[in-house]
Amino acid sequence: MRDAEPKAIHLSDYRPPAWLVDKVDLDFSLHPSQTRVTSKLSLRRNPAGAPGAPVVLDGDGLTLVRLAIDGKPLAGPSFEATPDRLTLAHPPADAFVLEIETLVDPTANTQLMGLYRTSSNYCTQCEPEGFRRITYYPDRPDVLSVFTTRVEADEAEAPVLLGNGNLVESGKVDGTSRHYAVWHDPWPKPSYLFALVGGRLAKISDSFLTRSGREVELGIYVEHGKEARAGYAMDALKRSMRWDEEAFGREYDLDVFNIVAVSDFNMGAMENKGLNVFNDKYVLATPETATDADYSGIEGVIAHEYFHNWTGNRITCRDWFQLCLKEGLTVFRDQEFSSDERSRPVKRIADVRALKAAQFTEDQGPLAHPVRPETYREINNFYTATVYEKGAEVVRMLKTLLGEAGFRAGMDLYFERHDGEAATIEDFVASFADATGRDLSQFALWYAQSGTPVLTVSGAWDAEAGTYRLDVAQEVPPTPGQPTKKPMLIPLALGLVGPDGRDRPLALGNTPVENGVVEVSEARQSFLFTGLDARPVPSLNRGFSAPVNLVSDLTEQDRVFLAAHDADPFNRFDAIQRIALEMLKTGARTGSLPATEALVTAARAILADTTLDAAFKAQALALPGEGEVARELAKDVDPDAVFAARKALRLAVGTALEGAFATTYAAMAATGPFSPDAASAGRRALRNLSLDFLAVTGSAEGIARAKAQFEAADNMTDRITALAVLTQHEVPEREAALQAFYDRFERDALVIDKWFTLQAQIAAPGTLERIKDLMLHPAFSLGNPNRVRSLVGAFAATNPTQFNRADGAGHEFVTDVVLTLDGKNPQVAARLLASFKTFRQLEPVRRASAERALRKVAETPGLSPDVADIATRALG
Ligand code: 0A1
Ligand code: ZN
Repeated sequence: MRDAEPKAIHLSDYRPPAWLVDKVDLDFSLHPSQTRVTSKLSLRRNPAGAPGAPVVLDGDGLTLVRLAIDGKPLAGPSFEATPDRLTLAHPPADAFVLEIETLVDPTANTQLMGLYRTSSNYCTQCEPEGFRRITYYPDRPDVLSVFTTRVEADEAEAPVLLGNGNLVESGKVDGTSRHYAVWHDPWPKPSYLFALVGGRLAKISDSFLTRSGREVELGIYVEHGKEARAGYAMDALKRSMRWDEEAFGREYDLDVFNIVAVSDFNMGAMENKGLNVFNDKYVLATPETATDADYSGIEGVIAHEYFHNWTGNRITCRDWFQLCLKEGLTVFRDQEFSSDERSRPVKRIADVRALKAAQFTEDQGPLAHPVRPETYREINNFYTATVYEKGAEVVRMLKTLLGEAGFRAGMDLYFERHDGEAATIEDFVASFADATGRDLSQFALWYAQSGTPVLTVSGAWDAEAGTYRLDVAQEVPPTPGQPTKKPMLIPLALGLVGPDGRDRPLALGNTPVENGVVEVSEARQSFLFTGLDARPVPSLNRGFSAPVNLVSDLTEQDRVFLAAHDADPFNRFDAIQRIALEMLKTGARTGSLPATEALVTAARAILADTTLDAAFKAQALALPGEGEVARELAKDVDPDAVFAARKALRLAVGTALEGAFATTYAAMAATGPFSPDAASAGRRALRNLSLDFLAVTGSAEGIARAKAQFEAADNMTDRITALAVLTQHEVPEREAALQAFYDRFERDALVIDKWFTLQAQIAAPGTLERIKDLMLHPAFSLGNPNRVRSLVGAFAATNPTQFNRADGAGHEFVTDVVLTLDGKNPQVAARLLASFKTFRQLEPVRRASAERALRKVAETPGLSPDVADIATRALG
């Protein structure tokens, strides 16, 4: 266990490392409970470090066996070793080889950080600070070293032995049942990118020829029997490799690229150099077991980890405050890849939906922090939507401001200047400023100021002058540690839509507006658009050009108009969503829905529009979620009222458009064999949306249709959506279908996760008891992060009425699980606890119950730093 009350670490305290590691030779002798790790560090005093500094190496729960310097054993007072630190107060020279032997127990490692076991295989997770659980090391990202790794194991237990880089040697260990492999990674890297895998694994192989002619051997390793499920991931990998060459000029740099799928993993996947380790959820897919969302998740995560090879690995982070340097940029890159592979507008809509659900919510609550935080107690708690998703938005805005060519020039300069280095956000921003000559100092506030800016916009039409004036005010709300803010540089893409539905040319005075983007840089600003023949309707923040909350004076009628005519597909989507959202807010506040004709009219027009693709229609017609309504209400939220309003609106739309949905349901039926491509997925999405609206009344016909689809489905998307429809209704078909689903997939853990999630999401008072029972189900395990997330995590994050039950039982249950889990896996426990981040927006009774539950956690002795940090900040 680490220090229970870790100190705050501040960006301003950064100092260069006192010692560097020129190379490191590692030797692992794998054993289930006593793995021997020998590490030879070629240490050299850093001329830029503090003069005369001792050697201080990080550890975390380590058992030291032996130490030697330049081959000579070291004893007694010349060093000090605790489980968490190794200190040589008087290093013998300015350069020497330190040999360290430690013993680690991978089977006892339930935190899944460092070396651990999963399905009896060995694997590692070192980002951010897991390497120190393997051996003593300067475990910080600005110490880059060349790693050579020898892995030895019993051949029957671990026939496959993998490491970073290229395989240089392998063989049997004479006279024993053991064998070994030696891997060498020529690219200097920080310890967090180290990885090793050993076990009984099956391999699917392929190859890729880079544009300069390097033949790369590709391997995906999975549990035996699952080989046939890795084909889509392999295809996504090859497409990613090609795309990075074409879109960013980045080529792969080793002879081997391996991916290993494991079933116990704290996060999605990890970009270890040449040896990515994946949560198997993001590798394995067949039409029968994976939904369209799973397929696109796999494509996105495979791309993300691959793209890290340049943004993260070749150029890494100087310190963990710079996490967004690799994460925000790499999310931007994977989003762009998926946009090019699929439908760009639909991808943008899905990304913005996810951004608002996760990041806007985070920004609005007690866990808000800047894209680049300036202080932390537990870095594991900063792998957040803000660092990742808002980080990507900041890169996207940079591209909007600089244009395609300017952005590419900045990226090229960044790669040229910093390849092989550990860089900072300042380095990144300077590359764009220098490549384009633009002053980006105000723009850089996006990295430093937390909170979602509110942009308030109103328009004034002057018929005589033919001008339209937009008055814009911006304000960034106060957030923890940041009571006041400066105005930001906000790229606002917009259009002025004439009465005929066409965009008018944009000109400020006599100057045409380039790319339709104006730059908002002051607290208050006006833009006078000239040369207009009629009063326009403004289409604001097109493509969601800036991650802001927009408050405008558009009327419901303007929105119906935009939903039907806006040339920007994102804003057509946004217009109809905004119409629905306003109705839902009123419904939740007052207990009765306002007139719903405007939404019905807009929805009918969208359904009937033959120029729109199915995926877009499905997104536009999916009503805003309960979470989004709650976030918009912002205070005194009663989740039951939100649920009731949403149900009433679903009923209103479903009833009014029953005929259109029935036609759509029939028209969107599959015409051929299953394919996971975007167009086919879009048809399924629209068909399943129709299924849901058609069953909203709970009519016998609607339920029968869902049941029939559930039984006849030839793919998981159709089957699980039908099951989801059935579970929302208290009908006998529900339990029968749940049982049938379980019987069909009981041996498939990833599918059983979906079964857990659907039950955790039932918005009815029996759900909590159901979940408690399911925790005793043989398929459930607190030790497996996917199981915990699919049942308890899904409950806390996506079942607002039951999690926030007025009697407090939901809050109490989740915090009890957090406390039990904390002893096993603090990272997963802390993430689960973070679902309380919105508790202050609840009405007083529920707010008090959440606060009580959080206090109980905060006051529990012996908490992990991870959970203690979330509890303290959430209450803060
Ligand atoms: N760098 C990974 C995220 C990651 C972070 C921590 C982990 O350990 C628990 C694992 C993965 C990514 O962005 O994909
Ligand atoms: Zn990443």
